[in-house]
Amino acid sequence: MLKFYTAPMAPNPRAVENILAIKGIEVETFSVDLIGGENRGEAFVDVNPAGQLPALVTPEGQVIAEVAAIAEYLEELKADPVLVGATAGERAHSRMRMRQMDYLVLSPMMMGYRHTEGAEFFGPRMRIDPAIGATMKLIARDGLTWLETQMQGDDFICGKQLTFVDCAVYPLVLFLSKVSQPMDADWKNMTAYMARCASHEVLGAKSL
Ligand SMILES: N[C@@H](CCC(=O)N[C@@H](CS)C(=O)NCC(=O)O)C(=O)O
Repeated sequence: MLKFYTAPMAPNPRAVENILAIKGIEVETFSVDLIGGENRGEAFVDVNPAGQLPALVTPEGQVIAEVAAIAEYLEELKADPVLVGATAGERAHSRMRMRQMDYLVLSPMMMGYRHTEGAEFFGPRMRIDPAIGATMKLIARDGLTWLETQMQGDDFICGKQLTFVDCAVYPLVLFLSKVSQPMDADWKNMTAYMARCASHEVLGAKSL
């Protein structure tokens, strides 16, 4: 059976929980104390040398970290329901969007948080530079403003269908908008998108 390392109330692990629930894949779950730093301790770093969650361990013992890589692996294990794409074109589109989300929105938003409001928590875990935080927030804002234009007429980030990109983006943006960078009320498409995800039976099932 797959082993799934996760933490309650953490947005990246939640992305994988969303995918597992939608696909109906059973895993053996291990809860790691992220607040207490267990993920940075020797025992967990032996599992995932990156010291972060989520991590999936295959029955063959291979460790897969990174939400996007885990999503692709799970899609190959169980294609139905499709979350990456049913055709080469759809798969290319969702992978393109995930990559854009990572570097235009999620990474700058996360850095914006970690170098400001989150500095005390992340200080012992990674290099912190207070000057970076404010700039990262501006870059994240630019990314979200761009995403707002891309969402015009669409229900989800890749179009009319929910994909793994939504499973990943929604919990991150929800969490970071609560603790650090509130959504702009003028972003009508994004506001509607967040409400749509909140009312989704899986994505909106648990709070963050
Ligand atoms: N790019 C990684 C991000 C993983 C990540 O940042 N995980 C957070 C939890 S939401 C974490 O482990 N934070 C605690 C830490 O870095 O010590 C992914 O896609 O999995």
